[in-house]
Amino acid sequence: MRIAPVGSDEALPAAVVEGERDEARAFTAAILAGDHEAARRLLQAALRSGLGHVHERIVAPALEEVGRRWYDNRITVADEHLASAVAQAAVASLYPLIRWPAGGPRAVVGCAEPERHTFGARMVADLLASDGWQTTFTSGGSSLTRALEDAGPGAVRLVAVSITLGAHVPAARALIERVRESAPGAKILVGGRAVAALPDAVKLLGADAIAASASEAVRVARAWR
Ligand code: B12
Repeated sequence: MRIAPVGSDEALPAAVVEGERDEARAFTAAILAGDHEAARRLLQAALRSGLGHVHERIVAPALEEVGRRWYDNRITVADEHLASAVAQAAVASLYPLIRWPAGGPRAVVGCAEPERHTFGARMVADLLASDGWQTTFTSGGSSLTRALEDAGPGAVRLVAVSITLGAHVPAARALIERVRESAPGAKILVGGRAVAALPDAVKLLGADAIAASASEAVRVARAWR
C-alpha cells in the first residue's frame, strides 16, 4: 500500500492544536496502514480525555485528512475504505470501556438513504448517549422511521439527521417530513457537511435547529431535555 508521509503540519486541519495534533497524526498513520492494533491502542489511551476529544480531535481530523489525500489522488479508494473501516473498528472497541448513563430522554440518530457517510451521525449518537440521552443509532432513513414507530407516540424527544452530500438534501427533507408525521412532538436537529454549506438550512429542511459538530449537538439538545 502507498502511504504518504504524515510529517508536515499542513497534514492536519488548523483547528487541531499541538498534542492533539500528534494524536491525530499518529491515528491517521495507523488507519492508513491498516494497523488495527495501533489505532485501537491510541484511542483507548486518549479516552482518558473524553469521548468528545477522541471523536472531534482525533478521529474526525484523521478522516478529513484521509479524504483530502483521496481527493488529491495520493491514496486509492481501497486505501480510503480500509482507513475508514479501521477507524470505525477502533471507535467500536471503546464502547465496552465507557460507562453510559442510564435513564434520560430518548433520541434517535441517523441519515437519509442513500447517504453512506454514517460516521458523523455515529459521533452525534455517541456524544448524546454519553450526555445521558437514551440513544438509538440507525444508519438509514427507513430504519430511523421504524425506530420512531416502534418507540410509540411521544416516546422520542429528539431526532438527529446527518447529511454529508448535497445531493442527499432532498432525501433528508423527505425523511424529516416523515419524522414529523411519525413523531409529531420530537425536536429535529440536523447537521453534517452538506448542512454547513446550506443557506437557511433550518427552514429549507423543516428542522428545529442545526449544529456544526457533535459537541454542539449536545449543547443544543440540552435545551430540549
Ligand atoms: C469515510 C468516507 C466515505 C465512506 C463512508 C463510511 C462511513 N460509514 O461513514 C464511504 C467509502 C462509504 C464514502 C463514500 C462516498 N464518498 Co466519502 N468520504 C469519506 C471521508 C474520507 C470521511 C467522512 C467522515 O467520516 N468524516 C468524519 C465525520 C465525523 O465528519 P462529519 O460527517 O462531517 O461529521 C462532523 C460534523 O459534520 C458534524 N455532524 C455530522 N453529522 C451530524 C448530524 C447532526 C444532527 C449534527 C448536529 C452534527 C453532525 O459532527 C461531526 C463531528 O463533530 C470524507 C472526507 C471528509 N473530509 O469528510 C469523504 C467525502 C465526504 N466523500 C466524498 C464522496 C465524493 C463520496 C462518494 C460520492 C465517492 C464515490 N464516488 O463513490 C461516495 C458517496 C456514498 C454515499 N452514497 O453516501 C466527498 C464529498 C464531496 C462533496 N460533494 O461534499 C468527500 C468530502 C471526500 C472528498 N474530499 O472529496 N465516503
